[in-house]
Amino acid sequence: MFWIPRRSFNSSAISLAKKVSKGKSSNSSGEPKNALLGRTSSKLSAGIVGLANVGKSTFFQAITKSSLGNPNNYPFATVKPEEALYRVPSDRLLKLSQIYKSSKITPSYLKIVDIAGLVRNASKGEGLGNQFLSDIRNVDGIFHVVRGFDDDTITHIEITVDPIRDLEIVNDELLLKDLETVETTIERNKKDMNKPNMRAELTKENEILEKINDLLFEHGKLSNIFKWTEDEVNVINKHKFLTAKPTVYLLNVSKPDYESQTNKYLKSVQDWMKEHSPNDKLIMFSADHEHEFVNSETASPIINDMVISMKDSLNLISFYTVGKVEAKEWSLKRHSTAPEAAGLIHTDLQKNFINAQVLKSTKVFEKSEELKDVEDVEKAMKYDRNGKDYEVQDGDIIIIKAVGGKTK
Ligand SMILES: Nc1nc2c(ncn2[C@@H]2O[C@H](COP(=O)(O)OP(=O)(O)OP(=O)(O)O)[C@@H](O)[C@H]2O)c(=O)[nH]1
Ligand SMILES: [Mg+2]
Repeated sequence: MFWIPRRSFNSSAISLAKKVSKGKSSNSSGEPKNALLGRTSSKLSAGIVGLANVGKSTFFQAITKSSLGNPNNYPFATVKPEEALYRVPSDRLLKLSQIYKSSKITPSYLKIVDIAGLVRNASKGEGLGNQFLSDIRNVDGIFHVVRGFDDDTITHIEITVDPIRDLEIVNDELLLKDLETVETTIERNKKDMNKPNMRAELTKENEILEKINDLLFEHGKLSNIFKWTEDEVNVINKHKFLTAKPTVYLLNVSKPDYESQTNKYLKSVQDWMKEHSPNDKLIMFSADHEHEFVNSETASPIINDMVISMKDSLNLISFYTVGKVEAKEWSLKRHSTAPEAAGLIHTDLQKNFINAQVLKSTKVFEKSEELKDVEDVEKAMKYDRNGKDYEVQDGDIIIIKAVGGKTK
């Protein structure tokens, strides 16, 4: 197991963690199998999280090119979460559609959710408190926006600009809420164990919760650098732990800082990330600057980078169904099997799955010159036949064969 050194978090977190009775950590499902955190659905969402009034809604409008979210210079301008879809840009999809001469291109989408701002002690109900935390529960990944611009006209709820302090306030609130969830669930399970036929299941869940408690207490969050079993991932998904959500950190700086790629807080944020979130990505951007493009058709490269980083953090890969009618990109959780990919297209295809015919998109690109004048690219290329254990790879072009006929 890796060790992420963590500064000691505030005393209420420690006492809360100590209150949870310690048990033996165990992978109760027998042989440990490497399972990734997160849901298997391809329809995943990323929530914009951060202290109040740091530029979240400004960023939300910029990324989704919508007028939702109410950016305004006062804390809690956003109350209810707003959501919009972001078309994930894909050169690969575009190139495939050209080679296969597809009439229609259907990209994959990522749902972006603008969430209310948070303040110190949100886990105890301060500010919009629990409402805000339950909105985070429902997203799969987090864009954590932190203020890195000086501007006396823009209110900072902690008065001064200090990104490290702000990062720690937000992360500690998420941690405290998770510790509380562990504690209350363990206690509830103990009571429910007396119900008929519940003992074995709840004992197993409590063992997993004890392990989660220890990890939270030692490392401050749950992440894929720890090895998880499927049972453990199921418990984490069931309780939607906030610190298990993959995070892309966004340092919101002024337009001049963004243009010159310098910012007086950048180095300290990078150092903090190295120590506390070494596997997460940090992107410097300017919400104000990106907002200027809200009415333009094209997405800025930095926004594309953010979404691609988020997809990667969510462990999503892309596979393709391509033909003359349509070229379509699908997002799928890494390590998924061919029948699971088939299930995204249609549940019947998963149920009646026979095999998956697979072609690597790189092979198609290698032969793109030769394929220029080919009428039916699908017939001209050799697809490999794979069974139900085939693990879908990023960039695969797939044809699913199911009982009742071949379907894409
Ligand atoms: N100077 C400057 N101001 C910014 C920047 N980004 C956002 N702001 C301003 O900061 C204020 C707050 O922005 P919002 O986008 O509403 O912030 P928020 O985080 O959504 O706020 P809540 O929903 O209240 O938590 C607005 O007046 C924005 O115009 C920036 O990069 N530079
Ligand atoms: Mg807002």
